Amino acid sequence: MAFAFAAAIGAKAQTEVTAPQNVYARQTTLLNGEWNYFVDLQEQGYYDYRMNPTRWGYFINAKMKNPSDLVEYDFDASPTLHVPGDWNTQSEELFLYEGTIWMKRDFDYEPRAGRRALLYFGAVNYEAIVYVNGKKAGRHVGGFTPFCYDVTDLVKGGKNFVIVKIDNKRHKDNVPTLIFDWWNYGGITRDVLLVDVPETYVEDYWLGLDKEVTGKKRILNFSLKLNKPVADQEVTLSIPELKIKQRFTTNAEGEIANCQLSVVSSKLQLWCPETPKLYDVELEMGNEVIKDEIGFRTIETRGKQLLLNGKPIFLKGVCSHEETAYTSRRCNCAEDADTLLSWARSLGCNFIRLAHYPHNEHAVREAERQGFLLWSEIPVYWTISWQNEETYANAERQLKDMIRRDHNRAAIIIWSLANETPHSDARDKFLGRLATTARSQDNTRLISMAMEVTGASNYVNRLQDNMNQYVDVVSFNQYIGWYRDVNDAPKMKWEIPYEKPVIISEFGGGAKAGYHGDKGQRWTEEFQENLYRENLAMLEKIEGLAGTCPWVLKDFRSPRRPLPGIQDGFNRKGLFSDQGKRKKAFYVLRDWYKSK
Ligand code: GCB
Repeated sequence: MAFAFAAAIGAKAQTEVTAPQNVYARQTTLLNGEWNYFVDLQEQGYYDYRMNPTRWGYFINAKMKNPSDLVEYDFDASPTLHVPGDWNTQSEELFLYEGTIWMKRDFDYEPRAGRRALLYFGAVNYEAIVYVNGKKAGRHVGGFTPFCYDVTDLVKGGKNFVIVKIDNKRHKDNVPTLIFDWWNYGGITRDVLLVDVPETYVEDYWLGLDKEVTGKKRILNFSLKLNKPVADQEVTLSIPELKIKQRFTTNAEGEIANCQLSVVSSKLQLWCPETPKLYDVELEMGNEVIKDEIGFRTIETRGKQLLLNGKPIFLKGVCSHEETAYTSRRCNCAEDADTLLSWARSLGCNFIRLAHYPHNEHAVREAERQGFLLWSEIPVYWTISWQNEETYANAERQLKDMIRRDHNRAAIIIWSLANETPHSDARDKFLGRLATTARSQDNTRLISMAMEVTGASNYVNRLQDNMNQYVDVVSFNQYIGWYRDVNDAPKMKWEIPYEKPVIISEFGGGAKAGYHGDKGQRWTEEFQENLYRENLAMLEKIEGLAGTCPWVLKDFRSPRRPLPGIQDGFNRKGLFSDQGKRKKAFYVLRDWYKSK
C-alpha cells in the first residue's frame, strides 16, 4: 500500500502544515459565521501606489486612534458575508464579481501549555492570503482543496482576528484556466476551523481492505503518520464491532508503516451501494481520540470488467456539480448534498461523478453513508498551460490534497486526473506525471480521466489517446445528438482498442423544463428525451461498457450560457431543472437504469 508521506510540492509558507486527516473529529472551534468584508478592485490593501506589496495593507486591521488619523477602511463598520459561502449569491453586486475581497473575523483564544493551534480552511476560491493578528500565515492557490496553518505563534490569549485576502480572478496558468463551463464562485466556500492539537499529533492515517483473500481471512491495511518524526508513540486502533483493539508503536520517522490486521471474512460486512456498512473506528494516542466511520470494500478491474468486492458491477451514474438545488449557490454541507443525492437516488443511480473538482468533505461522507460510489476529479479542464512547471506543481498539489483528504472513503473508487484535454506531447507528459503521482499516493483505487473520441468519419468513433496506458478505466465524453446530429446515433460504431472497462463520462443535451414541442425542436424536453433514447440505444452496444454518467444531474449556472428565455445563465443539460423539476429525459434514464 502506498502512503502519502511526501510533503506537498511547492514552497510552503513557514506556518503551513498538512491538513490533518478527518479534521472534524479533532478538537475544533468553528470560525464560520459572519465575516466583515469589502471589495478591493485595485488591490490597494495589498499594493502601494508603485505596485509594491505594502506593509500597511488592510491585513493590519488599522483603527483610528486620534481624531487626526487617516484610515480609509474599517472592517468592523463593513457589511458581512456568511462563511462558508460563495460571495456571488450573497450580494447582488457580487454576482459577477471576479477579483479581490478582504474578509475578517474576530475570535477568542486561550493558549494552553503543550497545545498547538491550527487554522484550517476547507476551501477558498481561488487564491487566499491568510493573516492572523496582522501577520501573514501563508498563501494558498486552488479553489477546492483544504489547507492549514500552524498559527500557535501568531495567536495570543484573548481577542484575535483573522483576515483573508481572497482573489478569484481567472488566469491562463491557473488550474482551472481562463475558461470553464461553471460559475466561478468566489469566497471562503467551505468551513474554517481552529484546530486544537497536542505538540505531537496524528496527521494522517490510512485504513482499508486488502484485495487478497486468503482462506477464511481478510486483511486490513493500516498506516499512520504523526506530524513530526517522533518514535515510540503508542497508538491504539479499535474497531469494536470487529473486536479489534490493537496497539502500535511509531518508528523513528513517526510512522506506523504498512501494518496488517487480520479479520475473519464471514465477520466482515463489506461496503457496497446496497449495504453501505461503515464501521466505527477509533484511534487513541495519549489523550487524543480520533473517531471515524470507515467502510471496507475492494475495487479492481478484470479485462473489461469492473469488480466491486470481486463481483462485476455496472455504474449507473450521473455527473453533478457542487451547486445547490433550488438556490443554485455553492454547496457546503451535508444538507446541501442530501437533496442532490435524493435526486440521484430517484434516478436509480449507484454512482456519481463529482465534476469537475473535489467536492466538500461533508458531501463525500454523506454520499458514502447513502451508498453512492464516487468519481473525484481535479480541475485540469480543457486547456491547461501544459508547459508551465508552476501549473504542473499546482495541479499535482491539488491531486495530492484531494487524495489525502479522502483516502479513507470507501465510496471513492476513481481518481480522475483531467477532463477533455487537447492532445499534444506536452499534455501527455503533464498527465503522465500526474498519473504516476496518483498511483504513488494511492494504489488501491482506479485512475481515469474524461477523454474524447477522435474523428468519426464513416461513423466510426475511435478512442485513441496516449493516456490510455495510464488509466485503469477508459472514460470519454461524447455529445451525439447535441453537438452532432441525433440521427447519426444509430449509425455509429465504437472502437475502443483497450482491454479495460469503459465508462461514458458524459453525454446529454439541453432542455428548458416545461418547454414542449417536437422531438426535432432544440431546447424542448422532447428533444432531450429523444436524445437520451438514441444515446442509450447506441451506448448499450459498446463492448465492455461498465458505466454511464450523463451530463448532468441538474441545471447549473454558467457564464457561457446566455441564451435569453432558455438558458438565462444556466447550462440546461440537467435531468432536473434548477428548481427540481424532472424533465422527460429523467424517465428515460430511470427506466434504463431499472433494466440494468
Ligand atoms: C463538456 C464538459 C462539461 C460541459 C459540457 C457541456 O464536455 O466536460 O463541463 O458543461 O460539455 O454542457 O457542453
